[in-house]
Amino acid sequence: TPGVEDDRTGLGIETLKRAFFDNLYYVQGKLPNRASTVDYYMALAYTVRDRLLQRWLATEDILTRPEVRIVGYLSAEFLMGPHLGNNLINLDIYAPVKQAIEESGLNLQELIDIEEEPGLGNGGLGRLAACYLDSLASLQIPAIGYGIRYEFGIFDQEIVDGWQVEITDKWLKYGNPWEVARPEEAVEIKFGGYTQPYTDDQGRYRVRWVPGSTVMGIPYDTPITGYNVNTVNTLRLWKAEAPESFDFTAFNQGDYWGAVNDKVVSETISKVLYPNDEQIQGKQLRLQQQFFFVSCSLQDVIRRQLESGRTLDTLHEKFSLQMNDTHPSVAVAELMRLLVDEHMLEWDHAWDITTRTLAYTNHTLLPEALEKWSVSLFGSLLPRHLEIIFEINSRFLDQVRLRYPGDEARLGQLSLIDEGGDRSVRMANLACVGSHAINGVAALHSELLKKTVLHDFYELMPEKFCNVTNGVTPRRWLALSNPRLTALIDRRIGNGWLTHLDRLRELESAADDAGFRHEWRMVKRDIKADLADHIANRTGISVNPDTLFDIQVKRIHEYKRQHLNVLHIVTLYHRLKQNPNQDMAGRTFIFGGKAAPGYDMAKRIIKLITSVGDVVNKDPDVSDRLRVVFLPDYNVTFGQRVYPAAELSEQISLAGLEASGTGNMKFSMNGALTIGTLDGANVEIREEVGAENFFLFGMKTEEVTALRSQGYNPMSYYHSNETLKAVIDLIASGHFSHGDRELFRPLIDNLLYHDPYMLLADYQSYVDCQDQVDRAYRDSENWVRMSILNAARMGKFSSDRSIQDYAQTIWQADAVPIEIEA
Ligand code: 26V
Repeated sequence: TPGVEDDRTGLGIETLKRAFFDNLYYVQGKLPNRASTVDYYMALAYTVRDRLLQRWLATEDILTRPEVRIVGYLSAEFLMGPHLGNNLINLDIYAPVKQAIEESGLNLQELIDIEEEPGLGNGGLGRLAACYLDSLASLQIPAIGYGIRYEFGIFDQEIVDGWQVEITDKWLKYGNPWEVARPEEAVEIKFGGYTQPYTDDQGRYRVRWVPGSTVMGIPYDTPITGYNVNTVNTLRLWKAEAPESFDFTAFNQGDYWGAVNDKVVSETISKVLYPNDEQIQGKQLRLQQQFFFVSCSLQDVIRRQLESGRTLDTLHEKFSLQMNDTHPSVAVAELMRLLVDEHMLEWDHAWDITTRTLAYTNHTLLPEALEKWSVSLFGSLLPRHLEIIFEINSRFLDQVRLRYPGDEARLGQLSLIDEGGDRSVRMANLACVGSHAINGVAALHSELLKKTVLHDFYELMPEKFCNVTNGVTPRRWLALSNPRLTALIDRRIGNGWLTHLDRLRELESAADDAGFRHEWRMVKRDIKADLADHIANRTGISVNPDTLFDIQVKRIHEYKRQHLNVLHIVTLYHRLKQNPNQDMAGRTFIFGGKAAPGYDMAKRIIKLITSVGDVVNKDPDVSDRLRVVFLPDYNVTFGQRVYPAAELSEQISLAGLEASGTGNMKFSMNGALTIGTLDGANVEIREEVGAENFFLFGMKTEEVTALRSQGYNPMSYYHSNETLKAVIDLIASGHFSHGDRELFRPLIDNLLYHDPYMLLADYQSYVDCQDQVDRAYRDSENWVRMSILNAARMGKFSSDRSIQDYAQTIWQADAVPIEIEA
């Protein structure tokens, strides 16, 4: 009927209100007088989901066309963050929905804030995957994210007596309105057993895998909206289930508990995300998780290939599969098994298809983070895959021998098998050999990969190597999280910049406009006041929004050097105690981040931060100028509050160790200035914003290497630097631990006797640089100028640019606009 809007798709205010209460009644089963905030949130989520379904189905439909190329992003982690607000932005329905909710007597922000975020990732790597899905959809590139539907995501963090305590993350407790189960597309996954050679009817030698057990992979699909386009891609996460609810033979034989136990064991596979930054090598369940989601996803890809009317010979023409780190690298062996054993292709042909389909992104140079699986564990779980890996290796090493006759040392480095001690499978080597492209995540990182961990692979096949510098989505990290700054930018340069972030350059001239600077400053000031309220509510600590907000949020790790930040805080404290009239801008130091549950040193760093905070915040001599806050449970939701409020972004890792960093980009986009080392993407950020708008300190990568090889002696810095000595002695004396000299001894001894991340070598340079920051902040007009220039020059770090790089250099994927009937 003309003039009457459909309740499932209409965007008029009255229609939205009707649809909202309709969903409250028919989906949540509640009348308004009995509805909780969660009920209202669910009703709104369904109202929004209804409004994207047509586009979602239209996008799914074009995937079946044989000529449409699809990117599959294989990742053990997707750190999506809350969906509701993001979908309102991407569907461009924020304003009408806000009005409809307000006219219903409710508060939109409160409903957005109640969403349990799906924390299915640890940190940078998982959040990068989420930003990339947003950009793929926004660029209208057909794509599927493949991963695991963990029942428990990254743990929630509480701080008790200054220490981290881990709480299980029950993100599904109220149900998940954003996912749709597709049990009809379930697949079977096999484990264990043994292999058997046989001769097929053409007389060819073949191998059959006789598995020991089976689990089912059930896909759960989440729509991924693009910004202001019809494309709605899919995030397909696999849940593990038992093939049948009861094993009837066991049941009949009376082994009821055994039968139920089998079910429990199967479902364990997708139960919980491993918190990384901790040794997970040798954990059988972790390898099961990796194989589980890889095999589910590859079977799904093959089904789609065949259903589109193609044969497997052209799999690489329809699909490009990106491996996010080595976690999915067993895909090399599994794709070979599917093609050779199940679909009867010749080895060489299958190998050609496999290597042309797969590509590999490396995310770390830390040697302890490179995945290895013992040959015996691997063989007991995946006997056929181990044989395939041996076969790949033997053919590969034959080629290496031809290139480098007699070079046994090189052969040992390149081998997929580490023969030293307990033999193990090197997953990075498998990924390199099985991919047509290998990339690092920032320019420096990609260079270091070629020089260090993957040096021999680079010499052998330089054409495979490339760089794709990371990026973040400005939709979530600016439009959604910082609506006030977004509105200010819109007023100045119009819209369109959210999808063409280079256009932020048009703000450069505004940096010289005193009126604009004033508005910029007022926006920042308001957001800082909001964060101050939040801090007071969550921690009871009052902070002054007129002090410099100096923020470090990221996973807690020694290489990221949160404790170097603490050494600076204690330095300022020590100075103020010596000279209470010291002239300095007031500072609020804000920390957030989780430590891996088994990483004692990281947990002690949290305790150090909270302990220094307890003393400093209560000391009337200093507390008007110094505050130290540790905000518990740093996650995507909290990130959205914190980046917009920051003035100084701490990116202080030891040079050469942070592959890229992505928080650094979120801060700078929101107008924070960076204090940082020449590490990861900091190098490129500094190039973009200009050296004069960046606070650089510390050794460069080459200096780190040189110092290490000449023999690093941290104690010499301690003895030759009076302030450093005083600061370390103050911590060691128990000043921040009620006289307890043991509490921080492991940290202090580590610094004095080993200092693997060279804090003491960089200490003086860091403190000097912080003093420069202090002077710069007190020239407030110029600070605001630099802040505007930082934001204006961040165009390169939109994940749209990263995805365009991947699409052109690795995937050869194009935009496919989706048509829908009005
Ligand atoms: C894993 C482990 C496991 C064993 C113990 C130490 C350790 C340390 C780090 C890691 C993380 C490996 C992969 C990772 O998350 N890399 C991060 O990827 C981000 C996205 O590319 C990038 O911005 C970060 O710099 C990088 O650390």
